[in-house]
This record gives sequence, C-alpha cells and structure tokens, in this order.
Amino acid sequence: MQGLTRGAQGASPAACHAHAPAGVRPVLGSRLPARNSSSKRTAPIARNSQPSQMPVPPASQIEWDRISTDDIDTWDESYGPPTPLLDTVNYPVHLKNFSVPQLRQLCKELRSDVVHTVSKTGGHLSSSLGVVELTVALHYCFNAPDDKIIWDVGHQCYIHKILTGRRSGMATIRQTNGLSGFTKRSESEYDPFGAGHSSTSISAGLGMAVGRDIKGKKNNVIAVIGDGAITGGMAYEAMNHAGFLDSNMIIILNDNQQVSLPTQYNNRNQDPVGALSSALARLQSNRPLRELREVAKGITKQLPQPIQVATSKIDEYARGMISGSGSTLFEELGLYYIGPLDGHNLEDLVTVLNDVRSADTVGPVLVHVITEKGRGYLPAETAQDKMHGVVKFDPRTGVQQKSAPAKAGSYTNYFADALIAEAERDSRIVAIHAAMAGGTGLYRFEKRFPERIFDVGIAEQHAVCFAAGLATEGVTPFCTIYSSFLQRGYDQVVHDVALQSLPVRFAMDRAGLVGADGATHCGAFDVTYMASLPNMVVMAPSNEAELINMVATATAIDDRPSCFRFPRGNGIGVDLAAEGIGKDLKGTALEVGRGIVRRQGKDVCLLAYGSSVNEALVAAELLSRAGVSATVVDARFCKPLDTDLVRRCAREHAAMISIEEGSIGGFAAHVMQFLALDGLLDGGLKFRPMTLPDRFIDHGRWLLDGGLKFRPMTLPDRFIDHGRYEDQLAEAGLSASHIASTALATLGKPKDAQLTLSGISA
Ligand SMILES: Cc1ncc(C[n+]2csc(CCOP(=O)(O)OP(=O)(O)O)c2C)c(N)n1
Repeated sequence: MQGLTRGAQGASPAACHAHAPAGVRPVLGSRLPARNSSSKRTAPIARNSQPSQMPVPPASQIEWDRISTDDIDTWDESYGPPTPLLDTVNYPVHLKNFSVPQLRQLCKELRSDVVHTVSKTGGHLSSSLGVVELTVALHYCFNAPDDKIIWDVGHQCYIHKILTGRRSGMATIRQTNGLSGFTKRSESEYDPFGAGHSSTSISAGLGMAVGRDIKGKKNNVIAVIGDGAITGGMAYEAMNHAGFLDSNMIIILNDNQQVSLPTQYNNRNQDPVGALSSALARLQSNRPLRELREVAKGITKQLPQPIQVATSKIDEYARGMISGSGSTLFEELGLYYIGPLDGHNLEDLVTVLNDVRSADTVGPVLVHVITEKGRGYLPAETAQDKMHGVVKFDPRTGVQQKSAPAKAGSYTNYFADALIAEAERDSRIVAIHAAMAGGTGLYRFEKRFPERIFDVGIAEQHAVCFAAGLATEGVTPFCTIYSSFLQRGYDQVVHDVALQSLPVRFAMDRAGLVGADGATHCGAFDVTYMASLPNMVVMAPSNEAELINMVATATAIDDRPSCFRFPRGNGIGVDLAAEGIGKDLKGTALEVGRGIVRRQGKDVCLLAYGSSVNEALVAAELLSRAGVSATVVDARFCKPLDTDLVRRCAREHAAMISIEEGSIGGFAAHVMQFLALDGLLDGGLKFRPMTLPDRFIDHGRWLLDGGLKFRPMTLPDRFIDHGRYEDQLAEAGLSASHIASTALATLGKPKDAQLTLSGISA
C-alpha cells in the first residue's frame, strides 16, 4: 500500500502553507476581506441549515487539505465520509457567509466526498482534487449562475457539480441516464458552456462577455483553463482577441505543470510540452519582480485616487520589468497578469478574486494559479498518471479494481505494438500524438523509439500540419489522434494533407461509441469526414488481426494519405498466429480496396464496416434460427470501396443492409452512391445523387437503373449520451438483434422482426 499521511498533524495555518507547491509563496497577505455577499437568486433550502452555527474544529486541529488513512477509517462504507458542513450546502448561496475556517473545513469534506464517490463510480479524479480550493473560492466570491464560470475540458468540474445542486446525482456520474462527467448546459444553469474537448473556455467566455456588454448586463465571466488546455491554439486566438476587444473577463490559468496524459510514464517524468510551460516556470520563479509588483500594487491601494493614478506608473514599471524577462506573453496579448498565486491557499484566492471582481473596467485579466493535481490524496499525488482517469478503487490504498480477464488485449496496444513492429523495419516511421501518450498507447512506441515520437501538446491542428511537413521530407508519419479530437484538425487534413496527396497515415482510436465519456468523445463522424476527401484511403478493421494488417497497409501506402479507425476496448480474441501474424505483431499489407466475405448466405447481405462486422455475424446466427440465410461481408475499405464485391452481393441478394458505428453520410453513403450510380437501385424508385465529384474541381451527374432493397444502419442523427457501451449500441439501434430484425422486416417478415427485436428467437 502506498502510505497515506496518517492522522492530523496539528497543522497551523503556517503549516498549511507548508504544502504549497515548491517555489510558490502567497502573493498577498492572509487577510480575508469582510464580505457580505448575498446572491440575488433564491436558492433551495440546504439539507441541513444554520451553517454559521456548525461546530468547526479550529484550523490548528485539522489538516484541512489532506485526507489521511485515519480520516478514511471514519468513513461509512456506503454513505461515505462525515460531511456535516457540506451537508448544509446545496447551492453556492449557502456558503457565502462561511468563515475561512469553515471554508477550509468545507474543502476537506469536499475532497473526501469526491474521493469516496469516484472510488465507487470511476471517473476523472485528480483534476477535481487539484481545484477544490479554487472552486470553493470562485463560488464564494462570485455569484453563479449570474456570473458565468466556464471550466475548460470540464473534467475538473466534480467539486463544482457538488456545490451546484448535483451532489445527490454524483453516484450516477458517467452512467447511463446519470450525470455527465463534463459540464453540460442541459444539465444545469450553473454550466454556462458544455465541454469535453479542450481549449474552448476563453473563446466561449469572450463571447459571453461581449454578449453581456451588448445587452448592457453587469455579470462577471470567468474562464478556468489548465496549463494543458492552454497549449491548444484556440486559447491564444481567444486571448489575442480578448486583448484587442478589452472586454472585462477573468481567465484563471490553473497551472499544475501537467500538460500531457499521462504525465509520468516509462519510469520518468514527462516535461510539460511547449515553450509556454518554461515561460510559466520562469514567471513562478521570478520572485523579486513579483514582489516589486505586489509592493507597487499595495502602495497603490492605500493612496487616494489622484496619487493612485501617478503610482500606477510603478505598477507599469513592474509590469515592464517582468516583460523584460520575456515571460509575459499574456501581457503582450493585452491581458492584465496577476500571479502566480498558491492555488491551495484559500485566503489568497479569496482576496485576489474579490479584488478582481470588484475592480471596474480593467479589461481582460489573467490570474495565474499554481495547483497540484491530485492534491490531498496521496495515492493520486504519487501515481504515475496522478489517477487522472480511474475505474473503481479502494479509497484507502488507491488501488484500482482489476477488470475481468479479457479474451484479448486492447486495440490501442495492438495498434502501438504493430506500429513498433513496422518501425523496427522502416527507420522512416515516426509517431505523432497530441498530449495523449497514454490513451493512444504511444508511450510504448516512445519507450522503444524515444527519438521518433512527437508529443505536440493539445494541438491537433498543428499535429496534422506538422505531419504533412514531415511527409514532404519523405518521412513516414503516423498521426495518432482519437476520432473525435481529429475533428479539431479537419481543415489541416483537407488542405494540408489530402489536397497535396501527402502520405500522412491517420490512426483514429476511440472510433464509434465510447461509453462513459459520452457524446463529446464519441467517434461518430470520422468515416464521413475522411471518406468525403479525394485521395484518402479509408479503412476499418473488424478485429485485432485486421488492425495489425491495416497498420502494415498504411505503412505501404506511400503516394497518398490513408486512415484507419478502431474502437475503444479489447480485441475479440483472434488466433493471431493462424492469421499469419508473428509474435512481434508485424502485419501484412492488405490489397487496397478489397473486402472479404466472412459468411456466405443467399437471402440477405449484411455489408458491415469495421467492428460492426462482429455484430453482423451474431445477427446472421439469429437470422439462421429464423430460417433466413445471411451473407456477411467485411468491407474493410470504405474508400476505395470494393465495388465488384458490392455489385455481386447486390445482384445475388434480394436485400442488402449496410452496418457501421458511424454517422449518416459515412460508409452507407458511399455504398448508396455506388449502387445508385451503377443502376442497382432502379426498381420502382429512381434515385439520382448529385454531389461534388471525387476530385477537387468540377462536378457532374450520372444516370442509373436496378431493383434491390437496401437498408443503411448507421448511428442515429442525434448525439448519444454517456453510459454503458451496450446501452449505447441498443439506443443507436445497431445491436445484433437490431440488425437481424431489420433484415427480417426488409424481407417482408414483420412478425419475426418484432420477435427478434424483443429478444425472442423467431
Ligand atoms: C481537443 C482535446 N484533445 C485532447 C483531450 C484529452 N485531454 C483531456 S484532459 C487533458 C489534459 C488537460 O490538461 P490541463 O488542462 O492542464 O488539465 P489537468 O488534467 O492537468 O487538470 C487532455 C489532453 C481533450 N479533452 N480535448
């Protein structure tokens, strides 16, 4: 067991500061301004009442920002830690009159509550633990929801959810019909902007600030963004614009020196990606200048108005001095920089946030806050990945539940190992990822080829264009990005890669439904957005052997771009040796544009793409029990489509159903396009598609004829919320029984279709 801090250490306020991150000193004094904040909103009654009468242990008796094993021993297995103060807080209005010791006590209870809840549900843990004090201070100083608090990415919002009326729902977080793991507008008025993907908060906040000004309102807008999320280019575009517009808004930079995920692997700490991280570190360490600046501000505050104007020059001077160190990119963008502050020091946070809130017309302000990811929970603080995203775990030790033994490893690892096998034989191969060494499995590649991997930070657009540049030099780049995050780099895929037909290989993990992460992370659109591009080879494996072979195929395609998508989760347990794949997972290149018949039948053709092939094979079994003989085709390629195979199947079957875990406009659209143009659909209804042709210029139209029943099965035309994968598949109508039922209905057997759908074998 990793040792937790044992017992209360009789920490004095000074001792509390002993936990401040190295090099960070409180910037301002520890005075707490007398504040009589009352929200304009009427809040529902809290579970208990009279918080000011709650007995609160003196600060000297609680180690308020740490959870010890002794603390955990007092927790009730089902109900969790005792939380007498938190029980009085349902909405931010309930903490407005708390004293500092009460706020500290609240922080301690919130930390314990989150650890307990996430130990039972799984989810994002350490980012929320890192912002406990910041979240409490924000809700103490500002009046949400009138004041807009926007959490970038949204994975650190658990404390915010607890404080904004959602505590009772926390046990359902990320589960089917439960709370989302991110902020979500439809979930609460306290979530002014939905998130999941990073680097959006400043743009959204600026829009809200300008909207507020247009409407003549007075509320505050606060964007909280991490040092990881701020590596995304849109954050700079937004800051640049904010500096130009000079609208009042507050940006809180939550700097925990953790940019990529995970932040430690292959037995070493990863340096934060990018030049900004070192600039932030310089700002933190630039003590004399910080002090000079704080002195200037202190003097200014005490002087009468006219002298203040004069002495503001001192502040300018300090600002200029800091600028001289080359560290104040923010100031050069037009933001007023304050900090760095110890983000676990409540007094400082409250003082500065109150000052910032009450300052009129200062334009955009950036408050730089230093925090520690996983703060207060030793297993998280000391874990390699800081316990960023976890499954259920033992709160006492932080040891996570082992998943049931699987038939095969994860697709992610098969991909990474297959790429290593290719790279062993081809020294031109390099790998690129956007702050996701863990999620993409490329930490394995990095271990073997540390010089041939590039972590670009959370900068998918740059990753794609960077890969394009590499390709122009004859390097073989594998640009590895989750399907939903690659959406960020789409114009780069179109303009920089496809238009120039550069051989960049895109490995798109987390394709299709993703379970608990929900709609923001669902890889629904990649087939649609990739297969509409001229020059692009688009493929999807139906199992791990196919994935390994597609890595080899992409390596071999050297005259144009290519991509392959693969799902979250584990392979299906194929005998790799029987498939001709060696121990080192070196695959064999497939013939481009050739599909394969997995099962021959005669009544209906199930034309499946990617992982849907496996559902189609189960559906074929269900159908055979209903006396229907089904062919199952593994299309392998969406583009180029195996038109010979599709034509043959269309002619040999009365009905054809295409199945894919992707949105409308993907594989089915390409099949329909071909069927229509080849005249195979011309029965009663004549169908003529008119689209841009498959090249960058010109357009055209075609004539057709045929007589086949065709049913495309795609993800539905709506976003699917977080939940269990099986629930999502059923909601999407893409499970084996949905496929079988659709086949039976298409063949004119509606009763059998109904029975199959309700799970009764026909
Ligand atoms: C566009 C996009 N790319 C990648 C991710 C995956 N991701 C989620 S959190 C995270 C790290 C964010 O770092 P930071 O903002 O500093 O927050 P921290 O996790 O350190 O609290 C990454 C890379 C994402 N959410 N969005």
